[in-house]
Amino acid sequence: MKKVLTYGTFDLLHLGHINLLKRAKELGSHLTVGLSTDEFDSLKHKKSYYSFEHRKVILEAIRFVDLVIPEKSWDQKVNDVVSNNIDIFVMGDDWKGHFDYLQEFCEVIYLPRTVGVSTTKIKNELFSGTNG
Ligand code: C2G
Repeated sequence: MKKVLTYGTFDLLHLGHINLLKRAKELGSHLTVGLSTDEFDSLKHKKSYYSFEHRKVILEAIRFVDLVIPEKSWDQKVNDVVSNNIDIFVMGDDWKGHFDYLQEFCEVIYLPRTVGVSTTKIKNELFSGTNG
């Protein structure tokens, strides 16, 4: 049973998030998602529309997702990989190279991002009254 791990904010859930979660789950049989807390979001200079609790309920409803844990700091990944017996760490390729240090503990895979969709784009288009 290959265990997969990924992280993110997953605000205003969209096709790019679903594609990532779907492909991550296809790499194994159990997918854990480290969901950024509201406090950690601010460290990433992000302000989610939905609270951590709200985003957690949404993620837990996705059939590809088996477990959601809080992502509180940049430094928790090694411990999360080891303590959850993770075999494969997955992130979108906008993060390519950033987490190669985890290769000492598990396989690291960067998957192509879904082009043309992002939470920022959604917010900007809703704010300006345009949509793609
Ligand atoms: N993603 C994607 N395609 C998009 C948008 C996002 O594949 N069009 C992927 C991202 O690459 C990431 C995941 O979906 O792997 C979640 O995206 P975000 O919620 O934006 O996560 P991010 O802020 O990048 O957080 O410690 C890692 C960070 O918490 C990652």
